[in-house]
Amino acid sequence: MYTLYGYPKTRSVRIAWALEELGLPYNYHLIDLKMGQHLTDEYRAISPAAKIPALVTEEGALTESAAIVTFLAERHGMQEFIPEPGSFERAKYEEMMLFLTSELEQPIWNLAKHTFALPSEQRIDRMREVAVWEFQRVLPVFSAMLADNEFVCGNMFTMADVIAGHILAWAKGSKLDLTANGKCENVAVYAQRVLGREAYERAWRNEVSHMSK
Ligand SMILES: N[C@@H](CCC(=O)N[C@@H](CS)C(=O)NCC(=O)O)C(=O)O
Repeated sequence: MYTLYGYPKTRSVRIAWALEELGLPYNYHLIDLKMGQHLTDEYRAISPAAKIPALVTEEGALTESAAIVTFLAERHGMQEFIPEPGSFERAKYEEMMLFLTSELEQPIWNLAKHTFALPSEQRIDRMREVAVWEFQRVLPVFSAMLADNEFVCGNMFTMADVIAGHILAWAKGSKLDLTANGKCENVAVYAQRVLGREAYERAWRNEVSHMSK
């Protein structure tokens, strides 16, 4: 059985969400970021960068959330959740995953880093304004890519929607406007659609329940 190393309100919910979509049972191991549990030698043996999430499989540990959800879909959901390797649709899926993690996510991550995630002496106030500006610049690009499709890869829900959905939930939680002043209504509607999935709700509820154990 898989073991997910995670912490509520972090990227580990992406993996929990993917596992829930696939109907796979998993162990959940809470790594308390606030207590510095990710910085131990024991955890670094699983995640050399000391980051969350990590998924331990029978063959070894995996890190990087986009790679993990892709692996899970390929192994357990090939008829659903991911286009076939070698297809044009798969190329578009990979393109979307890279766009999401290298373009759409970065301004939100920068905002978080310069608000609380970096050590206080490394935070730069002006970086928060730059991050908001960058988010407003990239959102219309995502909006155009999404167009009037139901999901980011067309009409099929894929693991790219897990990543996109989490990024948009994170943006909303960071008080960023998902409509870019009404110019990107399709993004807000899409976010509501994917974040309304039961598997997402089960995933974050499960993570939160481990905090009180
Ligand atoms: N690209 C990585 C990013 C992982 C990451 O930065 N995780 C954050 C939590 S969401 C973390 O572990 N932060 C602790 C730290 O940076 O010390 C992924 O998508 O898995």
